[in-house]
Amino acid sequence: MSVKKILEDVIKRNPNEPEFHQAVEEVLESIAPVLEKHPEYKEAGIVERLVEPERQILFRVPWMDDSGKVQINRGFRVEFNSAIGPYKGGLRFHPSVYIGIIKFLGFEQIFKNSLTGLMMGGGKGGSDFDPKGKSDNEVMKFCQSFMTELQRHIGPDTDVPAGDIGVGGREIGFMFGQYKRLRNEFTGVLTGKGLDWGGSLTRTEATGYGLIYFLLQMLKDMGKEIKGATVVSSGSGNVSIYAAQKCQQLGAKVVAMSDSNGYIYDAEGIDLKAVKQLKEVERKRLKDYLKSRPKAQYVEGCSGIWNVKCDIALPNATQNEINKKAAETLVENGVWAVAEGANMPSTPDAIKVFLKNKVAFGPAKAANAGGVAVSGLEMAQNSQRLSWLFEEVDEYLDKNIMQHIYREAKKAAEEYGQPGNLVVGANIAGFEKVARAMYAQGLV
Ligand code: NDP
Ligand code: 2IT
Repeated sequence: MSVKKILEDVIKRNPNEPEFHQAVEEVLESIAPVLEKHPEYKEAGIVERLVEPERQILFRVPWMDDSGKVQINRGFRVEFNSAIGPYKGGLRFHPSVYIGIIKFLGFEQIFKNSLTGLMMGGGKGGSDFDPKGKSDNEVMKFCQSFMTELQRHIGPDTDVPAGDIGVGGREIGFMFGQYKRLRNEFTGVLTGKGLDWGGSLTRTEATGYGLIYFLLQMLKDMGKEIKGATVVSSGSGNVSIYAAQKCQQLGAKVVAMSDSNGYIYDAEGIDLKAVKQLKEVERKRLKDYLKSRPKAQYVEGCSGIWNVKCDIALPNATQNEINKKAAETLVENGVWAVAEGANMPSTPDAIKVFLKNKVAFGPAKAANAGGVAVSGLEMAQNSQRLSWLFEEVDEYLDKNIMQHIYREAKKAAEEYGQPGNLVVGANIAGFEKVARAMYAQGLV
């Protein structure tokens, strides 16, 4: 079947899932030349199988809120592809979650995990539960109910969930406790665990730090330096905070960050200690940043952040946060590089604007793979019953993971006649390994 026909079928078979269609379309466009080179993949229906999840689990999550009222949410886990390892990928708790979001994220995860070079298949899960404004007790009740069902489907050699939007250390703790209680086993079934109970050093920092290690490779090839650069990092969650931290360590100035309500602009450079206190400890809105930094500005509406002039833009919040117009504004304001910490944060026409204008562009599945890569290292440490040092993991993340991914994506782009196009390069490099594994394993 032609790539075009496969995409038409995907759209027909998965109606009303625009994010999933978008993710599939980008990958299929990139890998079309690989299929021309490998007619055996066409014969074996590799792509037709790749776009259909191996298993999709949908379940009811009943829990009781603090006022004694029964609440019902929907739980999801999509086990997309296990050709190169157990299903691996985060859980997202956000009211916008539905099956189309989980499928787009699970599909992306297949190629991202492949790029890390580690043995991890692709999966993703989550719920339409909104942790915002809930008490710790309510979050615990929800997590316990969610895990009561999910535990039947996962395991350290089967499917290993982790965090994503709305799921951090607190949620992983509650879910791990419930898993252990129900299964009576202490295993590395989740990653992003606390450091006292099997978590890996650097996992908290990994996505953000990894993003900047990847960006450094992009800048090196352009002959630019991060030192002295002005950076905008959207979001103010796990990815954005640690990306901004690494930028500051390397001498860049981060001037703007956001949450879903609005963005802050601090011309003197964002005070990350204040952001961490607000977001990680007090779980408050970014608007309150002005209380400790009265000279900064707060602007209502998160999309305005892309009007802030910068050299480097890091979309670190959510999907489709940079549209064509935002991309054009960034280009007009002289942006040199865009590296995606969030999953699919740029729309297809925004990516076109960047590539056309020779802005260095680091696509999500390559640039943000550091988080899941250190999750893979957490799994390795759990299997060994050992913990590695912070410096060991951090160096492995930089040299063995992010620099390796950059080289592989760059090489694949050159091999297929599109030098510098890391979108195509990352898709092809991620696909090739999974395709070889699926082919070798027969029709399953
Ligand atoms: P967090 O929940 O820690 O933070 C998310 C941030 O993005 C918050 O500031 C949040 O604002 C903002 N945000 C969420 N949804 C929206 C929205 N619809 N519009 C505007 N802003 C929004 O999540 P992470 O930092 O972990 O995740 C951020 C992105 O990075 C996601 O795309 C995720 O898939 C991706 N990612 C995460 C990895 C990880 O290891 N955590 C690994 C690789 C990618 P508010 O507080 O107002 O909701
Ligand atoms: O999108 C992602 O790669 C993540 N949310 C991290 C997944 C993981 O298993 O650590």
